Amino acid sequence: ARNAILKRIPLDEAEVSPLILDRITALFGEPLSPEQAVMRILRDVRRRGDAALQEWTQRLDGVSLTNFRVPKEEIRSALQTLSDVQLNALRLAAERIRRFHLAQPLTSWLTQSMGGTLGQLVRPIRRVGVYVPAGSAPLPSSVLMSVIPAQVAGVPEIVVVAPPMRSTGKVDPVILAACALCGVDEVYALGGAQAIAALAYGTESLPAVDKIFGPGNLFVTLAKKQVFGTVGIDGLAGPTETVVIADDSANPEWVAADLLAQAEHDPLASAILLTPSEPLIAQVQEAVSCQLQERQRAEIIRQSLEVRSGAVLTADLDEAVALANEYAPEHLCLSVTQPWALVPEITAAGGIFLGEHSFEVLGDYVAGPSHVMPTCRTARFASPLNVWDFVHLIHLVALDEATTKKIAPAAAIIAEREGLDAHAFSARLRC
Ligand code: HSO
Ligand code: ZN
Repeated sequence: ARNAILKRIPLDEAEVSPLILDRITALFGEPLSPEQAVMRILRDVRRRGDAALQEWTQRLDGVSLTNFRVPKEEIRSALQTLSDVQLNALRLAAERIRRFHLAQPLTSWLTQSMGGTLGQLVRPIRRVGVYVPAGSAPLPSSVLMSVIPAQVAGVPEIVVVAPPMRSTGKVDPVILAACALCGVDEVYALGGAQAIAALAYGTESLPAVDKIFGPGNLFVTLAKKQVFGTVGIDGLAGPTETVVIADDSANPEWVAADLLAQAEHDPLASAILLTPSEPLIAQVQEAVSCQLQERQRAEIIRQSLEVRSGAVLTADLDEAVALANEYAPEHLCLSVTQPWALVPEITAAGGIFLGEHSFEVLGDYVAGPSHVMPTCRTARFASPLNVWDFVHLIHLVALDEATTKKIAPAAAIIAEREGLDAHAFSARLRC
């Protein structure tokens, strides 16, 4: 059981259902891999701009649009679709997210300690695109979680793209309301690989961006992978993951609720319990079956519990931590009496949630850190979305003459060893 849980189904295998492949064949008139299908869409948008966008939006989203830009008035008036309590909740979330990201230092520095001046400049990326998926539920929280760190980093141009709804041909008003709340006024009704193509290459109506953020379906993810290099990307997001490490002290009802919460995102989401307590496993399992009956998205939860979730009985908490490190989950929740004692041992996780009062749903909405976190084991090397993702560095070299004279001979010697004679000449001139 342990190995089955810890061994992930590779995403590209898991997600490419025969249904998707059939759809691709129908669209392109020949069997193509999803990668090839995405490449065709990207190439078409790159060549034909808006005309290609219109065609793909028609074919894939079933919506006929001639103008993708959402009017500013429509964005502003979407706020009226929120009740006062909803608006206040989003405001509280926005305020905490902003404060958290303001605490992340973005420091330029200069040093005079190496002869003359050396240093680094932090520069916000000029123009970024945030993809907001429509998926099985529109997530206004995801707008806040990407846009606010970008604003705190000082990005001057923030573009949001979101797929048009089949029913109305418009972006979901709740997404627009979140944009309005953050002060974003450049929004386009575009989804899928064609949206990523437009952001990366630019079209007549959508000027290209420098970096693309946000999760999406398989096609969006493959498109981001393919445009990387032309533009930056934040990472490649997979379905959400939660590992809960718990001991006897954990409240089984709460553990079960936290697992079910993340399982409801996606049939491929994973919700895993690691515990040395056999009784707790039994209690959590019972609570899960009980709560499941009440949940609206029970079908999705059931699937995700079957495919990529489960409970593992570990020898002790140390072993639970070792397994979690191996798994490198997006979220790691510590429902144990001494959560801080485990922290020094944790090497890979998007976010750590300490104690039962710091449950993950708070992290999804209102705690402060961005809920965009590394998935699919990328937490071994990647970080949660943060202000540094929205800036880049420029290094400064301003040496004085004495230092130049001292170090130029070494440059010349290395250049000669590299057989780069013009480099050596340039250096020797200054020696
Ligand atoms: N748990 C998701 C984020 C989210 N949850 C948005 C609810 N809305 C991925 O971290
Ligand atoms: Zn969530």
